[in-house]
Amino acid sequence: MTEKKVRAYTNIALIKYWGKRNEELILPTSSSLSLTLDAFYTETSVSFNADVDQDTFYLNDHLQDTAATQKVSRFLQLFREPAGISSSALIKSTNFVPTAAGLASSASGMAALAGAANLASGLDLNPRDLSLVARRGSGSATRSIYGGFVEWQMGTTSADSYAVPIDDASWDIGMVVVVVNHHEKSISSREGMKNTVATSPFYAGWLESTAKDLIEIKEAIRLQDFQKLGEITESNGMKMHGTMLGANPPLSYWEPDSVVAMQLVRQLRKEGIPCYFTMDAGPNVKVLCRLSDSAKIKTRFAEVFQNDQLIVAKPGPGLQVLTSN
Ligand code: 2P0
Repeated sequence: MTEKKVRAYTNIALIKYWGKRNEELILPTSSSLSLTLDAFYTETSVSFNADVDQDTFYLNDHLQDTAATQKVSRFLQLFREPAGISSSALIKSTNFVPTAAGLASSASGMAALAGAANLASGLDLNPRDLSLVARRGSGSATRSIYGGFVEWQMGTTSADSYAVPIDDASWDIGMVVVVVNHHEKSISSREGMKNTVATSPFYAGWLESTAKDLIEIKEAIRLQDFQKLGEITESNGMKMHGTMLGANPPLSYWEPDSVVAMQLVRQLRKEGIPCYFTMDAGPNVKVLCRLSDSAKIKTRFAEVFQNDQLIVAKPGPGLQVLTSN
């Protein structure tokens, strides 16, 4: 039987999403901008015609428990309802992340699920509408519909909060991912951002500042100004983490080795290699660099970290439909 799978690549935000104005619809408090990466992706197939009497979800060949399956089921309703489908679904998903990377993200997972459900339901949504629906699964998934630099526009309602492609990033852009720790984080992004919005006195400043950063980074991308791109990326990420530190209880995802990695990035810059770091809701450090410098940067990091903690990524593409027999 021919099975159609959809592959979605993960993305790393350069201008961060950290807060919702509507929890249920996953409407963000600010717009964000990311780089899709080729090194980490998820492949998913959905079948509404399978011989299953309830939704059945396999992740990496393992049957998933009720909680994980319900999350997927709820999301699939966003396709079943408009398509008039009442049957149960068989969902098979595989995360492709280098061993021990610990970067299996909800971005590629939910984007691949959205793409596969779009095919299986026959809804045939265009990429913009698909990004809008992917958003309901996970905010960062909104951006994984497209490749390169992507903006998730916060919008004014649920109907206009979707992603738009900005630039394919094919101008010597790369990222070195430094895996500091691959264990699951103890405080989820969902919980962490909610608490930050509710309690951090810095939050108003974050919103004001990130809106400005977004305008400036888009200009830097337009001009292909790498230094500016990197400076804004590093600054925006640090501001997000500063906002979290102001939450009650304070929230910090950093580990000692995260700081070691950041210091090395600063050192490399001093030596004339342009590179800039960003961090998300975990201790891993992502180093934005020239793709042509990535091997050199990896070699320097390998003096401090193990080789399997270092992954070089290129800009990745948008959703891909794969056909296999
Ligand atoms: C981002 N992060 O822009 C930010 C920066 C983490 C730090 O989006 O609640 O899994 O499913 O919308 O998308 C991670 O949060 O959260 C995230 P939900 P999500 O990439």
